[in-house]
Amino acid sequence: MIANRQSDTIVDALNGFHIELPSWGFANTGTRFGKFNQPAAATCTEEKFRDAGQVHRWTGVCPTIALHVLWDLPKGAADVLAVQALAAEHGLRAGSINPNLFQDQRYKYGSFGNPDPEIRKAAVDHVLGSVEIAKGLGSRDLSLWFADGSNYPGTQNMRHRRRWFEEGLKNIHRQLSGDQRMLVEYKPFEPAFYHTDIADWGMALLFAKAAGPRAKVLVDTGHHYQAQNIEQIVAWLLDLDMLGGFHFNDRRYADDDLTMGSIDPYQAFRIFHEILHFEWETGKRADIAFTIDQSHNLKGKIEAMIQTVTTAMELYAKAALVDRKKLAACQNACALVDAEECLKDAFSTDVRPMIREWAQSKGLPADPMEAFRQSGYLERITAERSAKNRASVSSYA
Ligand code: LRH
Ligand code: MN
Repeated sequence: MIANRQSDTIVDALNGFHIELPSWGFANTGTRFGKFNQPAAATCTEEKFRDAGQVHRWTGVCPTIALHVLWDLPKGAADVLAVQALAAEHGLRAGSINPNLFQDQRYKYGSFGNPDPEIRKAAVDHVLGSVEIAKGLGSRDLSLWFADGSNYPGTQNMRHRRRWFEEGLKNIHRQLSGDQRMLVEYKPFEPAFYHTDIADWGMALLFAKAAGPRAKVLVDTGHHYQAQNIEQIVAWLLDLDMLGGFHFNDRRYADDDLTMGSIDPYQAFRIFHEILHFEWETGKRADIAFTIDQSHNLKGKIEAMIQTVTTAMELYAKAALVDRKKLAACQNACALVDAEECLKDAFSTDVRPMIREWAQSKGLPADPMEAFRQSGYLERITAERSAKNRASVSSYA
C-alpha cells in the first residue's frame, strides 16, 4: 500500500521534473591554476548540443540547454538560425540565454556599474542584443550574472554603481516581451574581492522589483557564505513570488561548482522540500527554472552531467515523499522531533528502484549511466576530438 502510494507520488513528481543543462559544462574548463584538457570535451557549439542530446536521450528530463552568448553565439544574432538547427537536430530546445559581461577587456572596472557611461552603454547594448537572440530562439529566460565589483576599499562609489545598475536593468526589462523573464543572479564575491554590486539575495530582489514584473531572482547554490540558510532564502522568495530559478551545483568552500549532491545532498533536498511544500500548501505550481551550473574540471564531462541529473531526480523524488499533511500538523503543534522525522524519513527512502520503474515506463533505460557507457558514444567523440583538444593548451600566467 505505502509502496504504491510512494511510487504514484514519485511518478507525478518526475513527470513534471525538468532540469536544464549548461552548454559550458561540456567544454574544457579549469581554475586560475590551470585547465586539464579532456580529449572528448566539446570544442564548439555543435558538439555541446550533441553531448547535451546524449544526456537528454538517456535521462529524458533535460530538454533544454542553457547558452552563453559569447561562447555559443560568437556572432550574436547571426548565429540564431544555426543554433535553432542544432537544437532541432539533437532533440533539444534553446534554454536560458546568458549574456557575458565578464570577459571583454572593457569591463575591467565593471559593466552596468562602470563609472564610464560609454562602457555602461556598451554593456546594456550587449544585453539588449541577448534579448533579441532569446526572442529569435524562442527562449523565455534571460539569465543575468554580473562580475561587477571592486577589489579595494574606497576605489569605487557603491551608491553610484547601485543607481547605474538599477537604470541598466530597467532598460533591459523594457525590451522584454511575450512570456520573457529576466533572472537576476547574485554572488557574494569572485572575481571581485572587496565588493560585488549584486552580492546577495536582498540586492537581487530589490533590483528585480525595481526593474519590473518580468524580473525574478536566480539562486545559484554556490553563491552563499558558508553558514547561510539557503532554503530560508528560497522560502522567502517563494512567498514573495520572486523566485525565478536555480543554478544547482555543490561546494565545500566557496563557488566550487562541484557536481550537485556530491558534498551536501541534504542541502538540495531541503531546497526541493521548500518548493514542494509551497506547491502543496498553495495548490500553485511554482514557476521556477531548474538549471545545472557546474565546471567539470576533472570528472568526465558527460558522465558528470548524467550523474548530476540522476542525483537531482533522486533528491527531488525523495522530497516529494515528505508526508506534508503530517508535517503541517507537527509544525503547528511544534512537535519538533516528529516534524523533523517527516523530512528524514523521506530523505532516507531509497527511491532508485521507483525511479528505474518510472524510466522504463517512459521507454528510458533503467540505468542512464550504463546505457551511455554501452553506447560507445564516448569512444567515438574521443577519436574525433582528441587532436583538437590536445592543440588547445592554456596557462594562467
Ligand atoms: C558565475 C556563474 C554564472 C555563470 C557562470 C558560468 O559564477 O555562476 O551563473 O554565468 O557561473
Ligand atoms: Mn551560476
